[in-house]
This record gives sequence, structure tokens and C-alpha cells, in this order.
Amino acid sequence: MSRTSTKPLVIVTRRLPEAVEARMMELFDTRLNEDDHAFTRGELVAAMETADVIVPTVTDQIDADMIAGAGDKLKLIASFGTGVDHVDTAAAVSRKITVTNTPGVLTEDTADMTMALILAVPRRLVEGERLARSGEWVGWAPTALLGHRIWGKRLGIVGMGRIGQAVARRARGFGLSIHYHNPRRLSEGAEADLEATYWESLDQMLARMDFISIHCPSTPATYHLLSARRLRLIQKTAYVINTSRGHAIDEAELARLLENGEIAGAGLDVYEHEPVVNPKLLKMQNTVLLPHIGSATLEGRIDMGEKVLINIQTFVDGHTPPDRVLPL
Ligand code: 8YV
Repeated sequence: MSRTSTKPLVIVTRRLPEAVEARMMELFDTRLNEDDHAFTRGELVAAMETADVIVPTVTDQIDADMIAGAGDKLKLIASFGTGVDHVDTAAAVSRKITVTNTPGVLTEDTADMTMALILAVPRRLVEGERLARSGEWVGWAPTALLGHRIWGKRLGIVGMGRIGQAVARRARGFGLSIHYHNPRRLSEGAEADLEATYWESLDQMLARMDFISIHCPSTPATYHLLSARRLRLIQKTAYVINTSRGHAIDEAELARLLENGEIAGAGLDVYEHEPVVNPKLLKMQNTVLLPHIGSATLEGRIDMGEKVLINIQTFVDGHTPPDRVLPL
């Protein structure tokens, strides 16, 4: 970044909470996206040719070609969000462009939404809500809208990082026993705190759980971690919950298994080809589908924005930003 220019040019690709945009404007020469449309590839390329700093979100795919074509001034990609699967971080690092994210501040909100899905699917919450509004509800009946009990069941958490652990803490309060698979086993103390059982074999865990909730980062190694083969290991009575990234699950196979009653239900906040949702999933009653709102709280978005501001300011001041991301 040129030391002679007074303020760096920061291009923000989506609307952020007012307070964050206002601070961004005070600190930097900021260009906002007034109508909040998702940038086209062309717009993103143009932004990367001119900006010193770009602030993208999950709706901006920044690949190696775009990074190769970036202007010499571009030195920082300060992403708004925790997952950085939309940025080719290896390509960025090889062009000496720093990448940052906003970890930690959306843990509790995402865990809340996960818990909401864990409750909503087996208790048929959305079906019930629709019936109550439809004008077709004829009154209480002992056998109406029977769901399944949550208390006493087994929850298998795939990816026991910050969010996975926050889900575990909540789920224990609902009487679920906690099981997990993770590349690294937690410390004895952490396992004891969460009363969590470690499964080295994902296959074995999947076959024995009543709920499976995905909380791993999206990397080439976790692409279709729940592959067609693994999805077929899941019990007929089990529910699959995903608030991480759609890529972790073979969505077409999940839809097929749900359609055939080979998996009981699914609660999804993320999809393989967002914003497109597999049409089979849309038609089913045993799915609860959300539009990627796991971290969508005003408080969370403000905290994320503050992290972006700190990352940019620290970088502009010549230091390593606190949330620097290195390629996995
Ligand atoms: C964000 C998310 O809304 O931070 C993440 O990784 O998945 C979401 O909760 C989005 O990514 C912001 O870019």
C-alpha cells in the first residue's frame, strides 16, 4: 500500500450495518455497494484492479485467475465472514496479498441456529406453523403432527471446533448425548467438560447417531465429506443438520435418501449451489430449509464489521492483522 496516499481505497462488495459503513467511511476512502446487489465476476475483477483493500463476502468467488489479474495496489482481502472457501488463499499468498477473516464472533449465533434446526425438524415445527396459519386447522388431536423426542438421543458432531463445541454445550441441555469426529481429538479436559465421546472413525459414528450436525470448514478435504457412501450409513430414523457449508454434503444423494425415507429429515441452512436449492428438497415435508442465516444477527454483523475494520487498520499501520488466514 502506498505510504504517500492519505487513505487506502477500500471497496466493500455488500451493504454492511450502518455503524460499520459509517466507521469505514471515516477511516478509509471507502466505496460502498449502494443497492447491495451481488457483484458480478466483472465487477469483482474491476474492484480488484483498482482497490488497495477489498472486503468481500461469501457471495464473491475470488479465484486464482482473478487474483493473478488484480492490480498492484491490492494488498489485502479483508473478508467479512469466518469461512474463506470463496477466496483462493494460496493464490493470494503467492501474490503477496494478505487474507483475513472474522472468526469467533459468530460462534454463538450459528450454534443457536443449529440448535433451532435440531429442534425444528423432528418436532415438525414448520409444518405446524403452516397449519396454524392455513385456516385449515380443525383442532387438537392426540395423533396430530407427531414428531420424535429429542431428549435421550445421540448427537454426532462432525467438526469439533468453536461452533461444534458451542452446539455441544447447548445440546447437553436438551438431553442429547454428545459424540464427535474431528481430525484432532480434544484434550481430556475439554472432552470431560462437554461430556463428549470421540469417534476416530467417521463412518462408525455416522451409523450410530440420531442427529448428525456438520461444523467443519469447507476445504478440498471436506468436499462431500458426507459422500453418497457415507450418507447411506446413516440410520433411517436419523436427522442431518448443516449450518456450515453445502459442499460438505452430497446434496443430490441426501435429497434422494430423504425422498425414499432412508433418512428421517434434514435441517439445512447452506446448500451446494447457493442460492439454488435442490428442487427435491423444496418439495419435502421432512426438511427445514433456511437461506444461509446462521450468523444473521445485527449484533453478530456489527462484531464481524468491527473485526474487518481492525484487520484493515492494523494492516494499514504496517502490522500483521489479528485474523490473518493462511492456506490450509
Ligand atoms: C456469513 C458464514 O454470513 O462467516 C461465515 O463463514 O458462513 C456466514 O455466517 C457469511 O459467510 C459472510 O460472508
